Amino acid sequence: MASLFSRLTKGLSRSRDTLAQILPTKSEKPLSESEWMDVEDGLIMADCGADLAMDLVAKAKKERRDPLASLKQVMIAKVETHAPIKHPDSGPFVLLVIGVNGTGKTTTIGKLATMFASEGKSVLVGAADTFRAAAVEQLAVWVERAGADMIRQHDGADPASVAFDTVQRGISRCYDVIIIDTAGRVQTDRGLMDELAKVRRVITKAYPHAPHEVWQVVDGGTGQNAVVQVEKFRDVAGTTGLIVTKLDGTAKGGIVLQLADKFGLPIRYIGVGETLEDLMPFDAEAFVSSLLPESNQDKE
Ligand SMILES: Nc1nc2c(ncn2[C@@H]2O[C@H](COP(=O)(O)OP(=O)(O)OP(=O)(O)O)[C@@H](O)[C@H]2O)c(=O)[nH]1
Ligand SMILES: [Mg+2]
Repeated sequence: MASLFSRLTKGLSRSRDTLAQILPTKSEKPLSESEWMDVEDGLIMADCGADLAMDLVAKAKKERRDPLASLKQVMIAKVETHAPIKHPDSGPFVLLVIGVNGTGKTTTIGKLATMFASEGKSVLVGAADTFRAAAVEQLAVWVERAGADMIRQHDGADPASVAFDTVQRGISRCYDVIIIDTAGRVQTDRGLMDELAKVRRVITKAYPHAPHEVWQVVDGGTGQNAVVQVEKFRDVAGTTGLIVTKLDGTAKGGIVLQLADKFGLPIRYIGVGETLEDLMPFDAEAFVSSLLPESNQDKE
């Protein structure tokens, strides 16, 4: 875990350095109006978006603590997750994974399968991205490494049929966890949305109350575009949570706060690398601490 955390802090170092130049880490003195404006700019540069940056600064200003500690507190409040993950009373937990192509869905499913398997759970994965033949092969490699099982059909098969099949078999063979991978791209945007809605419908047909969770995978490096993506998928697929990937790279991090704030969706996990171990449960305090410069209080 320590090394995962250091990948995150390294990934977010650009934003942290920008903010460190603006925020006094030693002073307990209130900031001037123009200094707060600089903080706001720093937050915008860190991908928080103008509205949220303004809101954070307005709230932090009201606190009577030192500026950095105040900002940290209001940022944590924005991303803290209160909703527990929904689990079935009995039978397998069904998770549908969605998102634009290339965001990291398949890789993240490999990571999640590895995590569940390490907890002693049996995992069945459905290869419902039948749009690209290579997608199924890539998933098969991850699933095998994770020690999980996979349901697949022929290339170009109906994704909804694969999902239905997977859930039915998952129930009859008493798996603990069922994860459905989906395509990020079909011929048209509309086609993708119709396909996802259908996949969702047939899962519920095979197993009432499922999917228990629908997690959208978002690439942390895409900036504002991530907001558009979540908005687009939300109603069609009934998104219940988010996974933000590639936070080990050039992502600025603020997008995580923006998504949580804008959509009120819990951030469940974050991706910090390309291997099966590079997944962290989202921890609001740890995340915000990586985004902000270290304060004197932290060092004590
Ligand atoms: N650095 C880094 N790379 C990641 C992370 N997650 C995924 N990737 C990389 O992102 C690329 C795309 O990942 P996929 O899992 O294939 O993405 P996908 O969403 O399944 O894409 P489609 O199947 O095309 O829709 C791969 O090269 C992954 O190795 C992460 O957390 N960090
Ligand atoms: Mg994929």
